[in-house]
Amino acid sequence: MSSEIIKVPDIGGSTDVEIIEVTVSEGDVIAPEDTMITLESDKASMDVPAPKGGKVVKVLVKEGDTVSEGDDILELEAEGGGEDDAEKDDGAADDEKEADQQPAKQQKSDDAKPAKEKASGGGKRTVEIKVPDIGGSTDVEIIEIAVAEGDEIDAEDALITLESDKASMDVPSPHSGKLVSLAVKEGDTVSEGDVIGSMEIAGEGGEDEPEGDEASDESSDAAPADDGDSDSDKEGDEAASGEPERKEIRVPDIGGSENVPIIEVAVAEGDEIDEEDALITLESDKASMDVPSPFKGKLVGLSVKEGDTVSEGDLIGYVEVAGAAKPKNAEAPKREAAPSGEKKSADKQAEAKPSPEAQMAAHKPREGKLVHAGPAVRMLARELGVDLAQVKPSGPKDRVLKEDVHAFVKQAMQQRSAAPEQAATATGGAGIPPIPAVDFSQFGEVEEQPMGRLLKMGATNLHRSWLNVPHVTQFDEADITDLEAFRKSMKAEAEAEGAKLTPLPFLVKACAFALRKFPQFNVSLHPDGETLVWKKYVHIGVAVDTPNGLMVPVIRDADKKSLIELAKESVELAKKAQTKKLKREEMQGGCFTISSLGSIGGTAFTPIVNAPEVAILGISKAQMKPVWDGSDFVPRLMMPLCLSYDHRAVNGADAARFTALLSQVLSDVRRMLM
Ligand code: CAO
Repeated sequence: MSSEIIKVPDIGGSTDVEIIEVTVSEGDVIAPEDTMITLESDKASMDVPAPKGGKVVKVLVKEGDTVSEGDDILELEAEGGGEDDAEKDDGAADDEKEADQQPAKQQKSDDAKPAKEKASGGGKRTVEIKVPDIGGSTDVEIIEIAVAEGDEIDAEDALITLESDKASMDVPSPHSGKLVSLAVKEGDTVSEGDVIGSMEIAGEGGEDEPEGDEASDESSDAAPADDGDSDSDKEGDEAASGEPERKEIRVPDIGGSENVPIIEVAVAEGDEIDEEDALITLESDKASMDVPSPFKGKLVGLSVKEGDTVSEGDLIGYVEVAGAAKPKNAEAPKREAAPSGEKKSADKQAEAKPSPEAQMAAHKPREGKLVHAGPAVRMLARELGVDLAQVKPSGPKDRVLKEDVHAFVKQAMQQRSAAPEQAATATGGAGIPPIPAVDFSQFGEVEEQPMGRLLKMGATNLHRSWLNVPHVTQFDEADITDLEAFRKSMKAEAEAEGAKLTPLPFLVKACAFALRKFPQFNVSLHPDGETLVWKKYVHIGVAVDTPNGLMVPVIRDADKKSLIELAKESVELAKKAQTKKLKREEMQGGCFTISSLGSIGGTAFTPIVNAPEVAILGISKAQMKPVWDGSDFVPRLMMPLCLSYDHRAVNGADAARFTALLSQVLSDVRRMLM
């Protein structure tokens, strides 16, 4: 078995592209198509697959290296490798080898460079830099200028960044040299051929260089994907005189990927489409790109659908073109698909290259925010429904890695499982951002204790209600001076019957009475949001503070029970709650809740409605206050009433009536007999 050197295949003419990941190690046994390295430039990202299987003898690159087509990646002991496969280090063998590895699609990138850069000559000369072929877009905004007058610039350095509604792209410098003038500024709009500035570059033949050469160089610089102005003009003339023509549209050079799924078809038969309009979007684990139309015209046939898989040269459909104009990159794929190692002329090669806009489409930010991520990461994100713009990148240059996508999903799942109810309600259109996690230990000593089941349940219920119910709280006061006198007078008698007569049973009785008078408080909203469920019974819940959390036992048919019965039952249920003896059914069926903090203190609070009930009464501590009786201030024991209600079911005027009635009946309990 012999080893061979695996080289960087055709990478669409890009040079010095950074290796952002090396996915193989020495000793690994890899299969054909396994990813060896991932490349990412500011223009594109791609996985480089192994052209054949075998054992990795040596990895010749590392993360951070930059490579171009033909550079060594690794030494591979190929499966069943023989003499024929062996790599020789001379150029001809290299070419042959690359032809083996990939269908030869393009020339070496060097050939694509402007001719004058390759030539060396004495002296300096100044050349104009123009906006190259930008896929037919016109008046495209310059969103960034990356250079300044006087800068020494390398060929391919970004000069300006353009952004249209279809894509964003950097315009690279066609030469190395000094920028002597800059003719544009941020915010300007430009079209193909517009002057960006001028550069002083190393001359080729000094001042003797013929004008014609200069002009043709300029045109090839300015329009690398075009056949040249004169050709275009000719074609234009033909178009003007020609009959409508049916043109095939085929999948262009997609970097050697095969059977790539179509994830979107952006057009339909009969559509009028412009040249460069996206027809389909392809996405594999190695690349993602929009395939633009090479023609302007009417789509008269569509041969693919979402989910189909395609390779270079496959038929996408037919466009009826008004005239016989030759497209900029039409039919190149068919020619390019031919597996031959022959060199192609510069214009053919330019045709094969996807237009800059098409290249950029693969990497354009979907949500208006630039996200750096490799194609495999993009595909993973799409499969998991993750918006990459929301993922925190941890890779170099803020690149999103697969681990980041996984971490994002994990965090989302943890949040959901930690509080499924909250998550469900919080996402009910609210889109509430989570409270950020804080490491409190950085501020002092802390101890973490898991919340008990009851606390967690309470938290879930309160959160759900808080988010779902539009709350309003109505405040009022009840003069309970007489009630207190009566209660105290009855206390011993009640105790004899085994009841502790606190204000609570009076409150339950008063609320039951008010619910009968105002049945609109004794309802629940049906989940359909359109129906009210009117309850014919009056079951009242009482919030009980227990060491484990809040519980709400329910007194059934409170309207039918005596004060003594209510006193007994409330004490009994409170005890059960505090000793964890409450049964599930003793906490169900409530129509209305009373939350009394009267024995503790406070002047008012805003209780949270115990949904699906629609109202809750909060009670604060009664206090002796001076009350004007019409002629004098008299000391009266005033009890604060705080009625929170669901404003979807209850209107404010009714709430005020409800608390006013409570105030009346608590001031004079005889009213409840009326
Ligand atoms: N104003 C003044 N005094 C009050 C009062 C008020 N509004 N309410 C109760 N008191 C007095 C009682 O009269 C009693 O005094 P006496 O012994 O002299 O009669 C004393 O406070 C203690 O009452 P209690 O707490 O034993 O009984 P209760 O019927 O008032 O309350 C219960 C029972 C279960 C409601 C209460 O123990 C409790 O758990 N309250 C907390 C509820 C809670 O946490 N709510 C918040 C929920 S979140 O919205």
